[in-house]
Amino acid sequence: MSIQTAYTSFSNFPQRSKLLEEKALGAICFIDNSSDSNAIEKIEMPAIQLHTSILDGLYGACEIWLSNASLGTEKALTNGYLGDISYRLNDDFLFGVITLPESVSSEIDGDISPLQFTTESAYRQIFALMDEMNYPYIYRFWNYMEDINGVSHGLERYRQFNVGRKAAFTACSNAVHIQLPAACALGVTDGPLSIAFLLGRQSPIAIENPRQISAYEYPEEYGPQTPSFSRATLLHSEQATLLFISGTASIVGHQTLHPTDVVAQTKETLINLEAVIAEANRTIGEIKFDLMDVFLRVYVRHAADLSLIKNEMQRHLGSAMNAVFIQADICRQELLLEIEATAKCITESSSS
Ligand code: 3EB
Repeated sequence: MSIQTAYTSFSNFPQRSKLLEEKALGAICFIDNSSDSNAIEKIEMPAIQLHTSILDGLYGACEIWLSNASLGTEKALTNGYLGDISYRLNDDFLFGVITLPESVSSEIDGDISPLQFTTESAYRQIFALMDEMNYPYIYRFWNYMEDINGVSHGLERYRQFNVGRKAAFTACSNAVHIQLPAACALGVTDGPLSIAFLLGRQSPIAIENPRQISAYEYPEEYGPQTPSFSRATLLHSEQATLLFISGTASIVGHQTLHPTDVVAQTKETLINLEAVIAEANRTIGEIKFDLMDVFLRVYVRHAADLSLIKNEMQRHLGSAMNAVFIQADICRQELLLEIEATAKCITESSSS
C-alpha cells in the first residue's frame, strides 16, 4: 500500500520542502499565532490550516500523508482541482481538501442554515469527485468548523452539520460505493468549513466499537439526523494494513459518561480506543495494532485540563507516549476531550 503518515512541525517545512513536493499527497496542519503559514503555502500540495492553540507536542502539529511507492515504481504525483476541491493523487490514493466559507444560496427556500447548506454542498462535491476520478472508496474525513457548539436556526451547529452531511450521503449513495468512513468533527477558533479526505481504490472494512452504539444509529436526542461515520476503517492487503481511527470520546452506548470529570473521561476514552483496536485485530484474525505504537492526536476542550489528561494518558501508555495536544471544541458540550489516530504510522521527531 503506497501511503504512510508522518508528523512534523512547521519549523521542519523548509528543510523538507523537496521531500514534501515530491511525495506529499497532502496535509492537515494545526497552526497558532507563532506558526509561519507561508511555509505551507509554498509547497504545492492540498492542505487545510486550522486555527487553534497547540498545547503540547508541537513537533506533531502537521499530519502529512506521504506517497510511498515501492522503489523503482516511483511516479510523479498528479495535482488537480475540481470545483472548490484541491487534490493530489497516486495510483492507489487521492487526498483532497475543500474549504468553504459558510453561505446559503438566495435561491434556497425556507430556513436552511448556512452551515447545513455549505456542508451538503461540500460533501456533494467530494462525492462527485469520487465518481469522476474513479476512486470509489472513502477511508477518512477530517471536519473542522468554527463555533461547533453554537446554536442558530433553533439547532446546535454540529447538528446542522450532521443534517447537511447526511443529506449528501443519502443523495449520492447510488453514484459511489459509499460505506460510512472514519471521521472526526471539531470546533476551531475561526475560519471556513474545512474538510480533508482520503479516497482510494481498495474496498475498506468499516469497524464499530462493541461498547458503543454506532453513531449512525444514535437516538434522536442527539439531533434530527445521525452522524455519518464509522468508528474506524480498516484497509487490509498483503503489502500493508492501515487503521483509520475516528475521533473517540467518553461515550458508552450512546451516552456521555463522566460529564464533569476529565480524568475519568480520559480513562473511558482510552478504553474505547482499546476496544476499537481490539475489534480491528479480531476482524483481521491477528494482533496487528497496538495503542502503544500509535501517534495520537488529542483534542482538549479546556487548555487548563492539559496536564490532567496528559498525566492520565502517560499512566496508561508510558512516558514515551507519542501525542500532540490541540485545543478544540468537541461536538457534545459535556465532552472534554476526543482522541484520534491512524495506525500504523511513522513518527518524525523534531531532532530527526
Ligand atoms: C462521538 O463518538 C463523538 O461527526 O464525524 C467523533 C468522531 C464524533 C466523528 C463526526 C463525531 C464525529 O459521537 C463525536
